Amino acid sequence: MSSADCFYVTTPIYYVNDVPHIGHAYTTIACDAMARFAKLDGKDVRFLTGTDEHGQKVEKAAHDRGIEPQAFTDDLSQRFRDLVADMGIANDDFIRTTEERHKDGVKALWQRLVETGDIYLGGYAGWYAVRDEAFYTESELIDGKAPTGAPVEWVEEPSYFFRLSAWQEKLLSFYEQNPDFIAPASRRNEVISFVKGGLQDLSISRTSFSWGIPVPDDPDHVVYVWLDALTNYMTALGYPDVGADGYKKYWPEAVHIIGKDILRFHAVYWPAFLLAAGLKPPKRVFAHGWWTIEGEKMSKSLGNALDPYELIETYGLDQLRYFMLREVPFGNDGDFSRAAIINRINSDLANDYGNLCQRVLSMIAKNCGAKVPQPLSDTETEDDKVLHDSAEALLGTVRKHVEAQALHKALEAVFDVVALANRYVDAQAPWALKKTDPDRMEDVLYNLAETIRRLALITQAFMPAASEKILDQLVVAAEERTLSHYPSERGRLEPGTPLPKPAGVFPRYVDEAAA
Ligand code: ME8
Repeated sequence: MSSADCFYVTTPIYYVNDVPHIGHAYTTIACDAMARFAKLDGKDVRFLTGTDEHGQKVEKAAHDRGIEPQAFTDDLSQRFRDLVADMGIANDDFIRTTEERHKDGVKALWQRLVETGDIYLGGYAGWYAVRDEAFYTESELIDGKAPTGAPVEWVEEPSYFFRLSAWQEKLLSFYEQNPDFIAPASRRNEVISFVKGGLQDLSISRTSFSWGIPVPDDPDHVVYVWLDALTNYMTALGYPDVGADGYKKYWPEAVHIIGKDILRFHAVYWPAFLLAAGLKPPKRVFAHGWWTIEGEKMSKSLGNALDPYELIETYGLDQLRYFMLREVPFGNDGDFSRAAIINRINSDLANDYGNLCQRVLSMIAKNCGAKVPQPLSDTETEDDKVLHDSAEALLGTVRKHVEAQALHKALEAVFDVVALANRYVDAQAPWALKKTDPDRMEDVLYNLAETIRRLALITQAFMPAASEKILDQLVVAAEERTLSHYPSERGRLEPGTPLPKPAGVFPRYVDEAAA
């Protein structure tokens, strides 16, 4: 397979200073939907997630709890790994920055940047926000705090620097030559204007604590946690062995999905490090928006950080995935409210998609001898054609949107076809045809079953468990569930196949308290 048939998608590696919350789960779920879709679509996919374990913030969190950083990170990294497994995430790898394979790669990149003359020793005197693990200039501070609201402290220490200032023009021309490197477009403009504003050399080592990767040949310094962390995307593919199979295949197709909070690190520093080292930057950095919770910023001090386990327990995993990917245009900020998720569950999933499956499968069970209907008449009505053509076109539309990370648009397109199919049921009224024209009833129910098959093939990427149940109810063979079986000529249901007793897939959510 050439690398063009490959897809490499990554989540940020999460800090292990605390347990995972819904913000982390969101990025991971979005990447999972993209990875699953690409796999179903026949691509050779690598999906990476993991944990960012070095630096002052994690060291401080460990010490605050009276635990050694290694033991602390072992425990918290495992919590992230468990969440990934418990959410059924289809990642291919999970990297920890405390692993040897990673440390070796970071040291190699450092050495390479020394060789190219992009690193020099100096001294840093300025502001640092431990919470952001970021340096700030005096002029960036707002009311004595970082622009993110994080507290800052004054730091003065010997430090190695990366000659970022030398990369301003080269970065700008890189953005120009690669117009899709930063997405969405609003973020790209933001980054370009930041870079045009001028770049200062970047401090890339620290001496005032020790929890990090020692700088090669100068172990009094540890590598700045962001240089360490960003390198994970390559070390997981075998870097520094640039001849490694994984590196050669996947690196050119790398798409980093991140939150907008860490855009500057990914869209400015990271490509600068790579260009300086003579390596290719990733194909794209996509920054999604920020979730608030019931209108408020999610924060530890407010105690409103939502636990993904509680949400899955209350609403269901597929329901949570659907809500997060559909409710907010991917890239925009959004608000997580209980009322909004319940509304999506009851209207889109229970009333629309669920009800379509339920009523069609029940009518088939009752009126077609519990077998895939037998289409008999050879005429295709105008309504049949509209339904067929819309379903036929859907895959291309969804693919286009998923490849542009517009997951919400992909789901909107799916639900347009769900709505069309529901209108078709109402207009054809197969229950009435039973007496007047039973052959036509079989046609209508066949067309609907076939439409549901196709919808479920696509929704596997977004709602894997529910879609599997739908496909099971249509007795679609396991090996016929990839998107190569989407076209009716290849995957169509076999008339006469006995079907199991239908069972609902998307129950209504009844709020006990409200009821
Ligand atoms: O930044 N809304 O790790 P982190 C949406 N270790 N997404 C959210 C969110 C919210 N309210 N809160 C968190 C780091 N996220 C670094 C990354 S990568 C080389 C190093 C998600 O644990 C979002 O993806 O602070 C955000 O970018 C990420 O969690 C930050 O995770």
